[in-house]
Amino acid sequence: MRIVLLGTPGSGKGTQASLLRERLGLAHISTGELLRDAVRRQTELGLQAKAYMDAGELVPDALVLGLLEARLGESDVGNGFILDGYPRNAAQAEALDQLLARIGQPIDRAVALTVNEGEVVERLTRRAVEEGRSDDSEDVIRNRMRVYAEQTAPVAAHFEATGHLREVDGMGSVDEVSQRLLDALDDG
Ligand code: B4P
Repeated sequence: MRIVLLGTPGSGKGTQASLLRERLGLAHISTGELLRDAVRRQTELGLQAKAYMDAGELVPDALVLGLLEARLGESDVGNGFILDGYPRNAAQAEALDQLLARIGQPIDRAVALTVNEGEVVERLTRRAVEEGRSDDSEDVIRNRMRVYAEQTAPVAAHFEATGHLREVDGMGSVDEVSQRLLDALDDG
């Protein structure tokens, strides 16, 4: 199964994607993680991406697409994958369709996790304390939410038009959300 997970920063995409990876044996592909890894390793791409990430802006499309394409070529992707954090704007949605058509692995389902803004700010502020991620400060969180509303929210319409979209309530405990997500994936 090939799944796209959509949702605001802090909606639980990364959390739920890693549970799905364990339960369904799918590869978890997080563009945020791929970028953070490039930053940690101080690759050329990581050095270019860092300033965008620290400001809560999207990293340029061409950089992220190159990373994604390389990741989709790895051996664990054959059983299917969960795409977490991509696509994040209309151009990325187009690029994804073209890339997956070219490699013969089209999307089966897109799931949008819905969470209210107060809960998002609370979760990310808690993570800032626990993990110290450089983009979890209050003003950067606010910018990430703005970028999401302007550029990423419209992407759901793309998957609605293709008939792939399901909405899942992302409020509640991690286990509750996980069960709803599994139900939505089962629901043909
Ligand atoms: P991401 O890594 O995708 O960061 P995110 O949107 O915050 O999601 P994440 O997966 O980390 O958090 P989650 O909601 O699971 O992106 C980071 C940056 O990378 C972007 O701002 C951008 O600069 C760049 N980037 C990434 N992809 C890109 C692309 N395609 N194009 C351009 N740029 C790109 O969890 C948040 C917190 O909530 C966690 O601490 C978790 O423990 C907690 N949580 C989860 N579920 C919960 C629940 N049910 N109850 C309570 N807490 C919960």
